[in-house]
Amino acid sequence: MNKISIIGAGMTGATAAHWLAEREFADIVLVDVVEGMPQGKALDLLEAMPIIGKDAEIVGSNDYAATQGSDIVIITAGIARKPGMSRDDLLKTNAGIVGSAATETLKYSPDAIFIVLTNPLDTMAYLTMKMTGLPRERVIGQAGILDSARMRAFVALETGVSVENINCYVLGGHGDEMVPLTRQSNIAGVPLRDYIPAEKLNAIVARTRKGGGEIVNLLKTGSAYYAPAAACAQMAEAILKDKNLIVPCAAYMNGEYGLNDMYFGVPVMLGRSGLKKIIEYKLDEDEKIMFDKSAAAVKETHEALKNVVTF
Ligand code: TXD
Repeated sequence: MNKISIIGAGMTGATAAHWLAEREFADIVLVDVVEGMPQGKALDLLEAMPIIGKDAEIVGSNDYAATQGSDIVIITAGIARKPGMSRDDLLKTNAGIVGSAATETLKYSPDAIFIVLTNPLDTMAYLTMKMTGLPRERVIGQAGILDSARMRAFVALETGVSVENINCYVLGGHGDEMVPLTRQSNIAGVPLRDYIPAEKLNAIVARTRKGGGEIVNLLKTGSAYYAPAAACAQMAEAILKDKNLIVPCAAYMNGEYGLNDMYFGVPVMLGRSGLKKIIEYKLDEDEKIMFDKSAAAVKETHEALKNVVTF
């Protein structure tokens, strides 16, 4: 059985464990700093397995030694911004948490592929790669599957067509400047722009950009976790089954799309070795402008990181 360790057993981490265990993709280890909590959630989930007839082993721990020999490490550990906390303070705190989660797990799982979720996502993925010294193939950030799924869900609501027929591609940084590509998005091969009137499509794009905030506003405390965790599980499946699945993920840019030394959301082929390939779309002028704007926002956070961490 494959083994997946999830660092941070909060809402996203525990829900990712749920999606993964339900599909019997791997044995799972949940690690958190809070004593008893990862053990309790793991035991509860383990006790659900006989009911759904799945044989995944699930354990919780406060000790990284439990992660030994993982095929995949998913990092969701971090704190949310508290009142009065500056963005730089949050960046510094989460960089400390993610940096140690990455280096500690690497000690026990030298061959693992890392999937990063903690926000600010692109920058935490960048930090994980720099701190571990791993090649970009083995450190991938999750954002684009979620952002694209939100757009697909909104298109399905608007048209009544099955989500399975709806293909949307949201690239760029994981923030308000994300880049929903309406030209490439389609319903069963019919361009979205031909299917949905412009003003409705614009509204869908706007709602997608603010998708995370919409849920935060409704929940009042905490942020989305079902869809982010499902996105994580899809990435893990693609890797473990060597599917060569092309999905939008945050990847380290080495000249692709004219970008260098940064993480950015682009279509990535995922397989057993992690990132196998980055697919480059031919962008038109308008798309290029959106890409550059989004890249500038991500770069800014990368630069802020360099002021609070040395690697
Ligand atoms: O698409 C995406 N990338 C995202 C990102 C979608 C959803 C959530 N996204 C981000 O993931 C979110 O902005 C946060 O930065 C993380 C985790 O979100 P979640 O909603 O799961 O937060 P929780 O419930 O607060 O869980 C975080 C857990 C919590 O249990 C802490 O005790 C734990 O992280 N934590 C740690 N675990 C291990 N080690 C250390 N040092 C540690 N510090 C805190």
